[in-house]
Amino acid sequence: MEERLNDLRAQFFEDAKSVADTDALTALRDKYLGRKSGLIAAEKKRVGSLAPQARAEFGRLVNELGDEVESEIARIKEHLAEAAASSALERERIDVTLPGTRPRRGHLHPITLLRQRIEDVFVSMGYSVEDGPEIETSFYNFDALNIPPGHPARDSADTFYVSKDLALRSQTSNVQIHSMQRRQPPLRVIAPGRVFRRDTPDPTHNPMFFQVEGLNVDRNITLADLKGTLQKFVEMMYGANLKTRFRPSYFPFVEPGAEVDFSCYVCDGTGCRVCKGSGWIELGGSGMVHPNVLLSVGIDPEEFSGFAFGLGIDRMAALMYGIDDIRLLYENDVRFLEQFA
Ligand code: FA5
Repeated sequence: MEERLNDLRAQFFEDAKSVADTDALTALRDKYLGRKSGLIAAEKKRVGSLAPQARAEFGRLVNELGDEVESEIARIKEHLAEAAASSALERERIDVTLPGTRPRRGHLHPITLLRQRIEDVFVSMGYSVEDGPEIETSFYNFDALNIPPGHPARDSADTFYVSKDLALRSQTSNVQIHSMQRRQPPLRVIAPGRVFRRDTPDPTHNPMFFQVEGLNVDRNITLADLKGTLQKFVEMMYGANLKTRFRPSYFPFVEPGAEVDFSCYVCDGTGCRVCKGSGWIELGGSGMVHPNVLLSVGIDPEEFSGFAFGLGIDRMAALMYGIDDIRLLYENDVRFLEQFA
């Protein structure tokens, strides 16, 4: 009889060795201590079938075995709980001596970088930097700029209208009017900012791009001042040996008007891929402020004269950084933008 119980004990300790988690422990407990079908319960049931003199002794041994199994299961339970706690500790351990991961630092957009350079150049020539509204009334967008009703520049095919009288500005020239209304001449301002046109995107066009407007109004301002200023600007931006040229052109708010080009800084005017073989690169529009524009803000054109210009910053950026498609500037692809850090 005792041998049966010893075998059962040995079997139990053998089974207990392979218990690795609480599910296996529950199964072990059910196998040995289960009330109905547990192996120890089965032994207890046998007590009644034994000879009366053997019953007490066998009963005591079965109970002892039951207690032993119970306390071993309790010990395993405690051991599993300790192991779980220490493995959680290990998992969550923080090594404070490891080097940290640095947050990625951002940087300014290439258009902003170029805009700041342009501002620095003009500030060094005595210009102040002004801002103007991007949504503008017809007065500032057109009327005061000598663009009469019916002029093609007012066409909704070119301009984004917000309402009948409000539109997104299609050029920074609106700031000329605000500046002259705010202050009397002498006046020297530049106004960089965003402009909007219904242009189909292509490598040199975007429906939203940046311009910088320049305005200089004083007594005796002449075309020579305009040429000298833009020549100096080109030298400071691109190099001292460059030349500028002025081609007659028409803008309603200047008379005379001119497109300004500068000699290609890559090939020095001999013709290359950057200047498309012509030796010249287009900078923007310019001219002497039209008397009607001065009159629209109450400045006497007999006493004062001025020059103005408007340059496209996106195309300047394309040339300066060797970007062959200005649409890349607004795609926000970090791999592209990272190059200008
Ligand atoms: C003007 O916008 C005039 N306001 C410039 C001016 C100011 C003339 C003051 C006289 C006096 P224009 O439409 O040519 O001019 O535009 C000027 C520059 O903006 C162009 O040389 C070009 O560099 C840039 N530009 C024009 N359209 C786009 C476009 N869709 N995408 C990117 N750049 C453009």
